[in-house]
Amino acid sequence: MTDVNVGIIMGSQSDWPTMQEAARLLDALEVPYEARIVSAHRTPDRLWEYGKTAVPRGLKVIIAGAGGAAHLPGMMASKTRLPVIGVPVQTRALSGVDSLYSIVQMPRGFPVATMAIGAAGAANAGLMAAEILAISDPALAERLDRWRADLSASIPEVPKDD
Ligand code: RP5
Repeated sequence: MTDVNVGIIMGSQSDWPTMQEAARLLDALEVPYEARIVSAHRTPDRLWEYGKTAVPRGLKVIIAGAGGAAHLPGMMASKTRLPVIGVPVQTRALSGVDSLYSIVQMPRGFPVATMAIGAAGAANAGLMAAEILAISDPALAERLDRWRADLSASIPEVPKDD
């Protein structure tokens, strides 16, 4: 068993700049995580092993980001009963709509909580993971409430001229 409750997985090194947004949020909320490259197509055995050992290793939530034919989140959801949060990585050819469609249309029985395309989606995936863990972690719930209040307070009420 490990103290790490969140696994951030991604299909490629090239996904990390996007997925780092999830990591940054978890850092800010003091939620321990691990980050791994696990490709549905290039390392299918690694995917299977990760999914099979996720529960016994003590993970509670998996954030999975991929682009293009983005099968990683769905395949991970088929391999573990842990909640899987999917992040469609923005692609050059189709702007990430391909990633979004690959992740969001799961068949009944195997849900993936699909976020928005790109960096905002990855950041929200980090927040969503923290929200799930905060259900049973009052100290984290407090940090999350503070984070949300700080964000609200940082938004000016009156727009500035250019
Ligand atoms: C997907 O293919 C990855 O998730 C990545 O978004 C995309 C491109 O991968 P690279 O060719 O940059 O390694 O599997």
